[in-house]
Amino acid sequence: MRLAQGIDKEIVDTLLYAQKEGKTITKFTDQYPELTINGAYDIQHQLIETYMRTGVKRIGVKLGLTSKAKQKMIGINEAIYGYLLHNMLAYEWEPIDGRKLIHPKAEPEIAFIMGEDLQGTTITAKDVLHVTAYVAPAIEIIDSRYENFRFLLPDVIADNCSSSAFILGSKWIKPSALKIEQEGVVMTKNGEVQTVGAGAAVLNHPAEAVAWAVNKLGERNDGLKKGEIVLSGALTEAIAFGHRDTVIAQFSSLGSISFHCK
Ligand code: OOG
Repeated sequence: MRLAQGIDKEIVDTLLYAQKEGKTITKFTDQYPELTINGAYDIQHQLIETYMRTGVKRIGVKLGLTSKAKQKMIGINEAIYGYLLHNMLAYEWEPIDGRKLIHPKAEPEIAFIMGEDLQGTTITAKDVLHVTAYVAPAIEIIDSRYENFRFLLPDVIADNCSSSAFILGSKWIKPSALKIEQEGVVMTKNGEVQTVGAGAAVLNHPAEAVAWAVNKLGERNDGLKKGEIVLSGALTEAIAFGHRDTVIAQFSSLGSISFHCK
């Protein structure tokens, strides 16, 4: 069943408001249980196009719900994807302004930096690795616009998969120079260990997750462009942070990356 005419636009406008103002909203599936996953991606695409019309640039793609454990927990067997925009890029040396965020969480990820365009519907992890110029450590900050971070799959897809900000580490290395699936990470908050994980938590190999996203984009005649960044999914569960917290993700080969929330 499709949403009635005009409702897509109303949802896009509500999401734009919530994302810009850092305000919570009620999840759309309460009012529109007929909202499908495909319909949610249509809304997400309209949302991104609206940003782009105002000069915001797309700089990559992100994956979510890539861990089998998380998928099982919420009873799904598919990952989700969203877009990275230039104004989401945050820097290690510049504190994150917590006042603009609702209920932020941080998660350690491995970023892929594309050396060539990649588009198709039968792309494999091997194809992804072939055109990846570098992998780098990253921390993604997610901040669902829904009350209490509670949503159904169509809601979170429409909300660009809770994307808020991300920090990219400075150690970029060729993907052939490390075993990405064996890359380990320990994430601390104010010096205390919060989560521990490894690359293999992301669909057994983060390049598998990137291939999945490329194939999904391919169904919509979209793909990855040379120079784009892909956040391949969280290596551990996300941890909540707030005012005055410092979060550090220490990777086994990719070095460490951190941020402070003011
Ligand atoms: C959805 C996005 C989660 C990941 O890597 O799993 C995500 C959410 O939990 O809000 O980015």
